[in-house]
Amino acid sequence: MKYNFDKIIERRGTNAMNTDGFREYIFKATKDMVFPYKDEEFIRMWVADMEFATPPEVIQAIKDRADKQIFGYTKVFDPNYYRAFSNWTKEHYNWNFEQEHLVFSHGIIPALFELIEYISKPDEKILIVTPSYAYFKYAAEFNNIELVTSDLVNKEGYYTIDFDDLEEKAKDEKVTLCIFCNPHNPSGRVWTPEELKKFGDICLENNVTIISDEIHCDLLRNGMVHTPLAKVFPETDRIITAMSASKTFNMAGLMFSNIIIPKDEIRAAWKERHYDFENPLSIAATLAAYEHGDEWLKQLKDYLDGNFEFTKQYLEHHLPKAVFSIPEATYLAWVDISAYLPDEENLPLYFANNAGVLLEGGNMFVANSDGYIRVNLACPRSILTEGLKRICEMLQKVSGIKTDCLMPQV
Ligand code: LCS
Repeated sequence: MKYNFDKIIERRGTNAMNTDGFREYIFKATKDMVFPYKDEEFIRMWVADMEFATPPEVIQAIKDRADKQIFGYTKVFDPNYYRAFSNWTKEHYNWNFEQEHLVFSHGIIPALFELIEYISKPDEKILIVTPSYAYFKYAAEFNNIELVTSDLVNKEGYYTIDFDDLEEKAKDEKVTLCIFCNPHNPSGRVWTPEELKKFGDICLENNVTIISDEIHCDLLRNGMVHTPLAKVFPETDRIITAMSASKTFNMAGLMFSNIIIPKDEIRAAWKERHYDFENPLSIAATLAAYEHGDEWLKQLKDYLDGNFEFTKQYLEHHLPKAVFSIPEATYLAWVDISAYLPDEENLPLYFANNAGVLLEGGNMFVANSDGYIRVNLACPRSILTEGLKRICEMLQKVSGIKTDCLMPQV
């Protein structure tokens, strides 16, 4: 079966954050906030979900479960779930974990908010690397725990960990937890086994527990391989792994994720206090994704690789001063456009007002992100083309350049 990623799907009228939530999420504003563009005129390349239909196999599983007619209190009792998910981790990352370590959460972010409470004491600190997905910071703030950041090193858009800085920060005995993004949002880095080993050694030698958020681990460029952090440290019980099908198969709204907690005390706290009923449709969908989603994912990755190649050529041709390299993972392009807009502080607002493009960027990513925009490329090529054209026309206008902003024939 050939899946159609070119198809434009109407999302308005579905309570989608993507279409209706941008004022609140990006601009912290109410629905009264006015733009020179109507809502339906925006090209939406912001929140990290996709403009592609969830695989038909998943939708069918939801329909089949709906046909069973009753949606009473539900948990994962079916042994097929563990079988399917552990088969997935075995096949895709050559890694396995014990069934008894697996618990579930209504999303990875809710799990972070909760786990911090079970791991960190009030006067302790949490370490993250920056730039970072902002919810890592919010999770610390929610728990009133101090955040410590270690800036990644950025060489021409390729990010690496500053191990000396990380070690210095991990040595602070108040730092007891690190929330780590593997692969990394927003840079798109797939950390190598060597980097993971060095990173993990520093944390573990300094008694820092790690939550490895691996939500982007299936969305790799072809040829890349994901290494779960816990795979590099089979002897430790101090690495919690968070994975889900939600990003991979575009079902974040179903709010179901896997949290693997090897340490007995933390898992016991979770089991005692976590409200652990699940949405029956989400279980059915996630099981189907792991059992039948492989071919769809393969085709999705090919399509995304194409979108990245297209974007790279477009930027090289029309905006050569933009710093961009194709990320190793995620469907998010992280682009330094400071050569064109050196003084603009609120980049998302600037692009919304002047280009009619909704994107994220700048200080939405905690620190070490000035001058960067994050553009979500998980959309049909036709939408991507229009989005890039608008970005190009706007940036050329502010810097007094003029080309036609049409895609060169490639
Ligand atoms: N962790 C990371 C690293 C993410 O990028 C996201 C979503 C989540 C967790 C959310 O997990 P959930 O609670 O849905 O299971 N990232 C988004 C982003 O970068 N923009 O919009 C959402």
